[in-house]
Amino acid sequence: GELLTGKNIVVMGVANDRSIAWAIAKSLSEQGARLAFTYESERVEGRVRKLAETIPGSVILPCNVTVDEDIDKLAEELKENFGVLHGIVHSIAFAKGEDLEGRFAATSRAGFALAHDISAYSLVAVAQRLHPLMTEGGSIITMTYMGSERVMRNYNVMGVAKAALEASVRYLASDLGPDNIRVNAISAGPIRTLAAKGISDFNSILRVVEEKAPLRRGTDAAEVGDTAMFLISQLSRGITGEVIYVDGGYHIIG
Ligand code: 0WD
Repeated sequence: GELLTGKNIVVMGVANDRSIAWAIAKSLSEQGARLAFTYESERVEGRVRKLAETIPGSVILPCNVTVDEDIDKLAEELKENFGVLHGIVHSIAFAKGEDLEGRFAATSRAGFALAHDISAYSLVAVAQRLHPLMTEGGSIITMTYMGSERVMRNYNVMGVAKAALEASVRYLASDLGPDNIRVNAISAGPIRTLAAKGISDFNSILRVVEEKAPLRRGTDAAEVGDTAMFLISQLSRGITGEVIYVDGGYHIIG
């Protein structure tokens, strides 16, 4: 199919070929989208470039989301390269390792602020600066996790940041809806990625999901990619401000 022919989409958060953002990029590209990839720093630039070059016509741009000037520059570059923007994929999160284990009660002020800055505020900062490019309407998606609503061992400050992220999705959806810009989140089941390496005891989390989820298996990045494609496409034109679970149904089980 070619559901996204003529659509320009920026994908933020590819770190390597296991990144959820990369699976999303592949699903978008299969439907004919033109993609721009952003990378956080020179540390990941080479890897992102190598991956992006396998999708012909892709643009590769730097953007550390903690730096306002980087996002301003991104807006300028996207305007130059694309003119009109139709979609934003935000697949970015970070917390210090020491804040992803032990007691949440031990979280430092700095650790709390950093996790919220990169994992929640960055969506607001990006939407704020890029939505003016969405002159034909648009769709913004972000990635979240069930630790936002339930206490999940070790997820700690990231669960609190994901709660802020999901609330931000609702407020952004309300603000941008009149411009026909939709904002949604995908709540994915655990997937083995670089970010997941930061979560202590990730293997046992995976085992529990495989045992208890209605589909009796873990979540595959490609199925998150296809849901993201749906949310970016016009097939989902009536959906905004929503959190859609792609977790094999795990979250319904008590
Ligand atoms: O089980 C999982 N893997 C789940 C992940 C389940 C449910 C949700 N998620 C979420 C994550 O919380 C995150 O929001 O999905 C999103 C993507 O995570 P991922 O694909 O699992 O992880 P990864 O491949 O590491 O991509 C996240 C990337 C960073 O990678 P590293 O590992 O290098 O920190 O976010 C990017 C970076 O590339 N990132 C930034 N980008 C721009 N500016 C920044 C920054 N300051 N910090 C991190």
